[in-house]
Parts: sequence; C-alpha cells; structure tokens
Amino acid sequence: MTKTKCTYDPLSELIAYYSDKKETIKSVTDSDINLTVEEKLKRRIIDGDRLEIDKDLDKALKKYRALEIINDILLEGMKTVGVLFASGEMQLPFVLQSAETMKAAVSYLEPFMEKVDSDSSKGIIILATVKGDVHDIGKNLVDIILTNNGYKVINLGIKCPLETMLNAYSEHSADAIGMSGLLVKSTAIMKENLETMNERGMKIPVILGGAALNRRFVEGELREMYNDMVFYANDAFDGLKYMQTIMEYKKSGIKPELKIYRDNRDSVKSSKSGEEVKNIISERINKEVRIPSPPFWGTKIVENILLDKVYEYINTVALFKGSWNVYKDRNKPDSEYDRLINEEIIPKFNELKLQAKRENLLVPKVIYGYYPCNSDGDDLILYKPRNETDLHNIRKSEITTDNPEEWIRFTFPRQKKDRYLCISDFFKPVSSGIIDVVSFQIVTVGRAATEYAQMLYNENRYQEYLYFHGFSVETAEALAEYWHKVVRTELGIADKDSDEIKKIFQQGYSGSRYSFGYPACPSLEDNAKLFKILKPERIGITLTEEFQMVPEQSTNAIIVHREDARYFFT
Ligand code: B1M
Repeated sequence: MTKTKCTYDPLSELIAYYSDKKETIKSVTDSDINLTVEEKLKRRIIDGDRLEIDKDLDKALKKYRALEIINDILLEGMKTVGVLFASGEMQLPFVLQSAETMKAAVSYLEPFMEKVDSDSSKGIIILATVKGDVHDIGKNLVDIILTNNGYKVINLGIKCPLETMLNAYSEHSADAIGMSGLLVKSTAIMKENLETMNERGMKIPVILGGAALNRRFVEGELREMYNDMVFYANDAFDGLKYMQTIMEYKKSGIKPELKIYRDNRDSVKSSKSGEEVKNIISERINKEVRIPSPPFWGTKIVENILLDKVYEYINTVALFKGSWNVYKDRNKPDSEYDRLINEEIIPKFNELKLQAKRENLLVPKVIYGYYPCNSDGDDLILYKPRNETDLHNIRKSEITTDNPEEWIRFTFPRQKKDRYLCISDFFKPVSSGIIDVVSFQIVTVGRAATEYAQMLYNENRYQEYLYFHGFSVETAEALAEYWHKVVRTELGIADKDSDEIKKIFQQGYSGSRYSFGYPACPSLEDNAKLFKILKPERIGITLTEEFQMVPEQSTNAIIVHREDARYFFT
C-alpha cells in the first residue's frame, strides 16, 4: 500500500502567512494543541490547511475506518465551509482551498479503503457543458464542490451531446444529470434535451446552471414541461443543495413539492405610433456628425504588445468580484474587506502579473481594421473596391465614393421601445452619399493561457485555477479595452476620453465597442462575417462550428465612432 505524502506547498505557505482573514475560523496552531484529532481535521478542512495533514489522518486511522473519517469528520468540515460561503463569511478562493485540502486528504485515505468503501459515494451525477458550448470553468467549479462533498461526478467536459450524457447515466447508474452552459443558445439546447428525454419516456432528475438561464425559465417553463424534477442552480452550492434533495427523494421515495414559477410579465409593447418612431429614428440618422478619417483601410496585425500596458486596463472590480467572487460581507466592517483585498487579493493579482510575464503565459495579439460603410435601414453595409475580392492591402486612395461595391452586410436588431435604437443608425445612410467608417477588432492573450489553466485544474490546484483563469480572461478583456483606446486615438476622437480608468470602463469616451453576442448585436453567427473581414486565423484564432472563438481568452467587437453610440438592450 503506498501512502500519498503531503509535501510543503509554497502557495499555501504564502496564503497562510497573509491569512488572518478568518477570524472566526483560525488555523491549527500551538494553542489548538488540546483539540481532539477529529476537531483538528475538521478545522484543517475549514481553513484549507493541508500541510502535514497526513500526520493527523494517521492518528485518526488508529480510531476510525478511512470512510468514517471522510464521511463523519472531513465532510462535516466541508458542510461548515458551505454554511460559511452561503452566509458570505467565506470567499470562493478559500472555499477552493478547503476543497483542495479535502481532495488531498481523500487521496491519502484512498489506499486504506476497501473496494466497497471507495464506491460508496453519496450519489452520482453526470455533469457536462451542453452541445455547442465551450464554457468550462463554471461546470468545473461544480465538479470540485460536489466531489469534495462526497458525490461522485462523471465530468464529460464541454460540447457534450445528450446521447453521451444518457449513455454515461446508464453506464454509471447515476442519480442525476447536471447540464451547464453560458450561451443563450445553450438554454434552447437544454430545453431540447429535456424534450427528447420526455419523448423517450425517461425520468431523470436534472440540474441546470449557467449565466443565460434564470429561475423563471427553468423552474417555470421547463419544470412545467419536463417529466421529472428539474432545478435551477445559481451557483455550485445550489448544485450541491439540489443533489441532496434528489438523494433524499431517492432514499425516502417522497417526492419534494416543487413550485412552478409563473411568468406574469407583459410582453414588450411599443408605446409610440409608427410615425413617432420613424421621426425618432430619422432624427438620429440625419444628425450632423463629423466622419473621422481612418489611418488605413483593411486590416493590421499587431504583436509584441507589452503586457504591462495591457495590465493598466484590467478592470479589478470585474476580476475580484466577477471572476474571483470576492465580495464584501454586509455584516462585517469595511475594514475587514479592505484588509482581505490589500493583503491577499492584490498581492495575488501582482504575483500573477509577474508570473504571466516571466513564463509567457499570456501573449497578447490583436487584429483590427477600418472599413468604408453605410447603413441601409437596420443593415450595415461594408464596401470593397469594385472588382476586388475583398478589402485587404488596398491603399486608402483606392476607395472613393465612385467605386465602392457592397462586400458584407450585417443586420442588427432594433429596440422595440425606449429610443428604438439599432447599431446601424449610428452610420451615415446610403442615401447621404457620404461614406462612413467602421472599425472591427479581435484580440487574444493566446493558447498558452487555456493550456495552463487546464493543467492547474487537472492537477487539482483549484484555487490557482480560479485565480489564473479569471486573471487570463480579464486580461483578454483589458486588451480589448486598450485596443479600443488605440482605435479612438487613430480616428482622432480620443479627446473625449476620461483620464480616469474607472470611467473608461463605464464608457467614458466617444462611441462604443459592441461585442457580438451582447444585447445590441446578439447574433453569435455574425462572428463568421467578422472572420471573413479580419481573417484572424493569421494570429491563431479560429471559430468553432458554434461560432465561438478558440483560444477561449479572446474577444471581438464592432467599434462605432459616433459620440452618442452607447450600450443598449434590444
Ligand atoms: Co463572455 N459572454 N464572451 N467573456 N462572458 C458571456 C458568457 C455572456 C452571457 C455575457 C452577456 O451577454 N451578458 C455572453 C454570451 C451570450 C450569448 O450566448 N449570446 C458572452 C459573450 C457574447 C462573449 C463573446 C462572444 C463576446 C465577443 O467577443 N463577441 C466572447 C466569446 C469568447 C470566445 O468565443 N472565446 C466572450 C468573451 C469573454 C471573455 C474572454 C472576455 C471572458 C471569459 C469567457 C470565459 O469564461 N471563457 C468573458 C466573461 C468573463 C463573461 C461573463 C461576464 C462571465 C463568465 C464567467 O466566467 N463566469 C459572462 C456573463 C455572465 O456569466 N454573467 C459572459 C464565471 C463562472 C464560474 O460562472 O459559468 O456561470 P458560470 O458557473 C457558475 C453558475 O452558473 C453555476 O455554478 C457555477 C459556479 O458558481 N453553474 C452550475 C454553472 N453550470 C452549472 C451546472 C450545475 C449547477 C450549477 O449542474 C449541477
């Protein structure tokens, strides 16, 4: 029997050094010497303190079977972690540190378990990101939390067809299926999956999670049509809660009463007459606007971008709160949150910035360009010179009002209320006889970032995985913000830029950077047209069949120069 030795871990040491974050849950120290081994182990899980945990596990093994240690001691610790997370007292990075400790302890105990013991999970779930969707991290966090709370998770990865999930469900005699997805389209795929399961008369409890879903859709519309239980999990701990509900039902045979959410909202109706709407739009279209002169037509590739420059544009609120889930606890003084940010989160951020540079983990590249265009109703038309196949490598003088020929056409949706906005309105119409300019960009921080994040996950370095993944995607977003600034400068419209970076993040500048897939231009299919325009394969970016970019840490945009172009919902 081989024992897994828990060795010195510099990251945990560093975190421990800074960590006076959990006043209510201190680490195992000399003053805890009187704690029983059960209490010590539980405390270690809560604190995410796995250094030499094997010594305490060895002691416990003298009294208990390995499985008893897991179920009665370690999982009790994870339960407390869940409670602390739910009450806002514990932040996600530290939950992951606890999960890492749990994983290390279970790996150490595994060789001591009987075959029957090692199969005795609390329940089995098949987990996957649905067909057409490449988003990984949300599903992986769910896997980490469920696995380290005693469930067996069969993680089928991304872009997973229903058939694969159903086969795995039978093969593993699973208890539930968990489907994840961030795309709007994924919500339709999930619905389709449930319909297929209905048609086949299948009865399988399902948990759904991901950004484009909401409780009303899942526990209203889907719950009403689906033959078995379906739950909406807002986060990983919700997933855990519903797995518990499902397992209780399986044991007791008493089906929980599940409420159907009803949607009482009115559908959006226009409050204005057709004539009024026409006038609003025409006023906008005919507004006097100076058309900037672009430095070139066509595309340009930019490499060798300094990471330090890009770092200046990282939105730390989006990183710390959005990606790392570090929030202020309303019941605690601000000073405590400030200390956490200053003593742990910012040092982590600075460390990642240095590491990414040192190890070439982020390699920023941009492809962008300027294109002659006009609007035509809700459409935007891009031109190329007559008799040319596209608009690459042409001299600026080659485009004149006499020779343009339609090349590519986008159709954008229009608001059904408010200001009846449509992106096309921000460009000169064909009828004006004046050629306007539109810019496009695609940015990436490269493939190494995806690979490094995957490696951290595979090695069960959960906390580092969360930190690095969030940092890499927010750096991609920062690069997009930085390059938008370059475009404004090249177009000569940067004079309206705010000096404060915070205001830049709130569109403190002239014009807008609209990303395909966001509300003003929601069609991800338009990415295919964008790829025809910019040909980003030249900087290593490809498009999946489902119109998502690879590498993951990439983002694109259509850039509108007009001052009054702001974000809006359609
Ligand atoms: Co973008 N993005 N993004 N993006 N991005 C979304 C996904 C979007 C919903 C934003 C929006 O419209 N408001 C939108 C998709 C909408 C659509 O389908 N049309 C979108 C878009 C459009 C895009 C681009 C296409 C924009 C563009 O460039 N044109 C582009 C595509 C990139 C590509 O193709 N490679 C893009 C780019 C990016 C960045 C690179 C800048 C960055 C990283 C993307 C990434 O993660 N790979 C990014 C980010 C950060 C986001 C948001 C803001 C956050 C995503 C995230 O990382 N969340 C996102 C909007 C949002 O989510 N609010 C958005 C953190 C993650 C841990 O949460 O996966 O939700 P999540 O998982 C949670 C829960 O949902 C739950 O538990 C998890 C853990 O708590 N859960 C489950 C999930 N699955 C579960 C299963 C269960 C239980 C619980 O079963 C048991």
